Amino acid sequence: MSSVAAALKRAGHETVFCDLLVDGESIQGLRRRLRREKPGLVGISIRNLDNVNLLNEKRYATEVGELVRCVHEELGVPVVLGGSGYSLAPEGLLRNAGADYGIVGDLFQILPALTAEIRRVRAA
Ligand code: B12
Repeated sequence: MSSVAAALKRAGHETVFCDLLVDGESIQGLRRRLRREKPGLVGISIRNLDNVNLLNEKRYATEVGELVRCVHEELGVPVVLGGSGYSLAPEGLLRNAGADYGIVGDLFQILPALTAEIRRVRAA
């Protein structure tokens, strides 16, 4: 998340973090942050697809979809998925989560161009 924020700052954007581990993995916490900060674009970093435990498997795709829905309901702004987990299975995650965009692999070149394009489309 820090490297994503640094790339955005270099491209002239303001960024705020919402770390769901720190905030107790609460979707209500995210909702409060969205209402307070009103971002124009939300990125979700997905590190793992699952808990890598065959005896008690838990996949995170459903939770990602809940986060995307929460952003769309609250603000209706575009949601971008990324991260090492996302890059392992991008097409299925993008479709199932209902996100607007996804970036596979390294972000440094692509995200500033994407945010500039979204800004241009929203202003038109
Ligand atoms: C380094 C690493 C570790 C290190 C982490 C050290 C640390 N202090 O962070 C160690 C060795 C501890 C580790 C442990 C584990 N790891 Co590991 N790890 C990696 C590895 C090789 C690189 C991750 C990384 O930090 N990359 C550097 C950062 C800068 O890159 P990044 O996070 O991907 O972010 C870039 C992009 O993804 C993008 N991006 C990121 N977020 C976002 C968000 C948006 C919106 C956008 C647009 C872009 C974007 O921008 C960034 C810059 O380009 C990945 C594989 C990989 N190649 O990604 C596996 C990986 C994440 N690990 C994996 C696993 C399974 C584990 C373990 C569970 C292994 C185990 N059985 O114990 C543990 C779990 C640890 C934990 N607490 O979760 C799997 C997850 C697979 C899955 N099924 O979900 C991966 C994907 C490897 C694999 N192919 O299997 N790991």
